[in-house]
Amino acid sequence: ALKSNEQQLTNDVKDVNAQISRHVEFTLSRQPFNVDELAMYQASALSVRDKLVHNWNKTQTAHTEKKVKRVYYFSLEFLLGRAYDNALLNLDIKQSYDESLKQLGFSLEDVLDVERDMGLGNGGLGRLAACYLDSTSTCGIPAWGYTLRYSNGIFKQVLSSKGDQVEIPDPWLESGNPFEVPRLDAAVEIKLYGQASRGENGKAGTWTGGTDILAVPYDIPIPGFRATATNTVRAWRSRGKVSFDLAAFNAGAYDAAVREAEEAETITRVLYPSENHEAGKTLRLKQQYFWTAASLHDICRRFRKLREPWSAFPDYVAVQLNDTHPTLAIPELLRILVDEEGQEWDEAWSIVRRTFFYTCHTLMPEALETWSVDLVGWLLPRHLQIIYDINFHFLADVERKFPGDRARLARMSLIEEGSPKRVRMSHLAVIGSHKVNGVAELHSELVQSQLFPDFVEYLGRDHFTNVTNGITARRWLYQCNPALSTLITKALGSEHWVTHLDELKKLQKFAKNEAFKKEWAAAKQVNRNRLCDYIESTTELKVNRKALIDIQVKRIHEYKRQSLNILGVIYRYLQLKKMSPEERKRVVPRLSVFGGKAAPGYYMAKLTIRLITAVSKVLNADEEIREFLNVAFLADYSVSLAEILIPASDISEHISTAGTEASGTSNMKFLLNGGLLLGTVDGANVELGQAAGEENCFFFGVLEPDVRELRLRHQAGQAQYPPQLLEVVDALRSGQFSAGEGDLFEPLLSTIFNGDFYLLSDDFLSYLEAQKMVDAAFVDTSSWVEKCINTTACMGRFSSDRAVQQYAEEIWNVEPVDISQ
Ligand code: DL6
Repeated sequence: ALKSNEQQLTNDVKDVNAQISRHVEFTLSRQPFNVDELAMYQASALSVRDKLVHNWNKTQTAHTEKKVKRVYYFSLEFLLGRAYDNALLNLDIKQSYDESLKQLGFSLEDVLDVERDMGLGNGGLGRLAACYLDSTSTCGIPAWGYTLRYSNGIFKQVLSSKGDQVEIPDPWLESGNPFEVPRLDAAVEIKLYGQASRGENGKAGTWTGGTDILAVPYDIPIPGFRATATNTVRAWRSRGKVSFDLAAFNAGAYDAAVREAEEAETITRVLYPSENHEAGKTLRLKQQYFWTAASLHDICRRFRKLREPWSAFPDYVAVQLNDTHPTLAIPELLRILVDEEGQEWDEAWSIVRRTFFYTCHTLMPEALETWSVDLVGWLLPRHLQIIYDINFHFLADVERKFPGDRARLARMSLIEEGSPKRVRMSHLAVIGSHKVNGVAELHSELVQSQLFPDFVEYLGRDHFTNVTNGITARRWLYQCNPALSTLITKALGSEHWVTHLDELKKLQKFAKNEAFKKEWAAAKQVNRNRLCDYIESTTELKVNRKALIDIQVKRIHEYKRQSLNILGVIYRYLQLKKMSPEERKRVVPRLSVFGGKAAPGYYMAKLTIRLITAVSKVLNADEEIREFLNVAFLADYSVSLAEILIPASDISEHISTAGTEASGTSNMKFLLNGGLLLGTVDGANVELGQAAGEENCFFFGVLEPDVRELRLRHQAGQAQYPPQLLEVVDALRSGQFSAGEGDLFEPLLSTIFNGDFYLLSDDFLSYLEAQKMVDAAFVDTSSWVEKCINTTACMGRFSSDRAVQQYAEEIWNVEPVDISQ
């Protein structure tokens, strides 16, 4: 009989050596003298995976035996970053591995560095999904993440010699991924195209013909911190059902023989680089259906084993829709229930509405997905019928509640009239879900008042709620900032804070303790040095290690206003140029660091990168200025690079136009690591300011309620442009930052002078004022450090543990499970 191999998993260094050697010899099939760093990474990571698998099996067995309700987190993006170090820390075996690798002739640090990021996401939304899965495991909440296994994740960003972004593919799986387990036996067939027919009176319809594609699951274990509970991210890979057409090959048509398989494989070949603007690409729709259908197939299979009636489905299953991308799951579950399981329409719709929950992550109307009716009907003919049927019942009900209000019907319909007609996915997500939530208090208010006011009237306020985003302190303090973590643990007496982040509050009593402050500042300097080393080894810059480090890292987007930051830098430069050497010595030196990718088709974002790199070149070449002011644009911002940047900031900038950033999560990470916030009154900044105390933050800029009026003023040509901004614009137009090419940045400048939608001119002066206050505060080191300690101390609320517990209690109705029992 097969037995557990638990006894082979001990963490004694001698045993770890043996476990690694076994993988070198038998899994990699290598001779001991032929092991390079990559092979050592693979063998040692596989030995760690063995330990994860052990916990993973225990977790799944416990969930199945206890027949628990699970949450399924549907997210088209999971920006997991690296898994190895995280697993070592969560399993508490880092020391053993450090020692073992030393004995085997390697350095753990170098081996960890071999791992490539799992870059299966664009930014905040995908990283949030990764933090949430980490927290479900740590908090014992039974959860599965469902996503796609893109063979090319988010592109790699390099800079051309001129300083422009160049994108290159990221085939991250080239050397394999030791942290995934293929489940070839659990593959499912997914249909596309074909013909559909409706059933009579809401009875079963049919969907026949078309093409079948194989969805193959690859599972990634997500370990809890010092916990047995290990949840799963299941990532689907597309394969051709008949991978090789032998008849075509025999007939000499090699191309035709492989074409169908190739086409199927294309579905999961690449992650779309989002630009908060939906382009309506066919492949994207295919991805969304392929993924949601495969995931629901899995969930229904698991449910059938329980032998419960379908009416009990929502008692076992909660599906969280991460934005509108997985909304096709709503008609797909209806199709399964009505067409395959013989449920009546009304009962099926009620099951659907008790199963799904929808998180909205945006405020920009152009980011809300719509799909052309023709495209949906061609690819998914039965689903289009179902969507029309949902709409028929829904609009009839709206008409009953608001008789004769045709304009309201047109606004709320699932179908946007026009040429072509389009399906509004957000409307479908709102009415097909039990609850809709925004991701910060301000955002959730605006979701109700700006995006879905008709639906609030129709469904009631209770249908809408808020869950402010959160971050995992495991990765975003414990792992990325050992210097500060060690100090915190020493001060608080244990590592309990890592899973109970509210305990950081106790740091407040050290905020005036001079010895502690010194240690705090020393930890910051360790992180500042690590970043400066990174900058000097990856760019041509020489940096002043005493300078105030000011960081803005996030996707490059007009609403995030990297342009406001860089125009502010130019202003600072122009003032420094006017000063005498004596005056300059009294200035706080500043290192401005930028990072972030621009969507490949987003011209204005790419021009912003060019502007930042151009300013960086001018400053770095200016010998009299560069020690007082320098700019670094760090290419290829990623989770791993964030782990170096975030602990190092003195100030980080979160400066979106009020009412445009849903939440932001890097703001939370920077503050948790003892950096201060320079921000607008937007997204989660508002709650961060309330928690940390406004005296510890630097806020500026117009408030959301005033934005509309200011935009109208710009449209009417009544806006005022401050002279400080005009001075910067003149410098740019003179070609000072573009080797004489005065009109290089004109497209960027002209957005400011034509409508200024993001209100740069309105916020420029208050931004400069806020920066002045930063400088003034930084000079007083003792009170600055006090602010930093008090800020970190107040970050407990922004833990993703709090967020997932709130979802579990208030939205999913899912209970934590103790796996050790
Ligand atoms: O909720 C996670 C993250 C927020 O922190 C950001 O503020 C928000 O911009 C981002 N939203 C998206 C929207 N994508 N789509 N669709 O990425 O979500």
